[in-house]
Amino acid sequence: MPSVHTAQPSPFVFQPSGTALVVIDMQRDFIEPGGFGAALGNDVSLLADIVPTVAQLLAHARMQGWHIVHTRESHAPDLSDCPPAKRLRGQPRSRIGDTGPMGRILVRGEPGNAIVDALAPVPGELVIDKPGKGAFHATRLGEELAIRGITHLVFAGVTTEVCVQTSMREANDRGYECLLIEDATASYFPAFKDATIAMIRSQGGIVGWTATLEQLMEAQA
Ligand code: C5J
Repeated sequence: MPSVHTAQPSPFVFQPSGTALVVIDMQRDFIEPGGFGAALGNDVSLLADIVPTVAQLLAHARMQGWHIVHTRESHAPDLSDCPPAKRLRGQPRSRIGDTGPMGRILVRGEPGNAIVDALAPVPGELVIDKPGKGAFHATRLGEELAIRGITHLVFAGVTTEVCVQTSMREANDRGYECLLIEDATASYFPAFKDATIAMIRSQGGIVGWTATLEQLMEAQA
């Protein structure tokens, strides 16, 4: 079986047929000016910087025949799946459901909710709309992975310490072996990204493993 032998904190061994790449929330609302990320006062260019690396990772996963999952943080147009606590938290310039330059913020079907063009899903790839930070909460992801016999998940996307880490922890608790690709994830706060990577691989891999894209690709060579 392939092994990412330089992964931290130890080699990550996986069976390609039981592996899925999970790309978290690479959507315009977080990555482009005028979306939810910018409304919260963040510098979205930090997230845009990883798009080419995520594109390379996606191409690699497609070539290897892995299953591919894309997630979008999104809500129903009537916001029935958005708890008031989530909508009212903080002091953003625009709240979830408000109209911005890319349509209604974090609402399903709006232009801003789409995955950025460079990483667009292709037919046959699973797209999961999630109302929470975690990809398993209030979604069919667990059932879809079980149907496909998936045991190993490779994570990428944004933001490292929010939706990526929450999803990886949910997956870890459900028994999946999880690997985070360090240069295919980003945060508006670089120190939070670094801390998340350190947390994941601490204590012998308490949440899973981490490796760079290059280290992953070496494993396949
Ligand atoms: C956030 C996410 N940061 N996708 N969402 O609100 O991490």
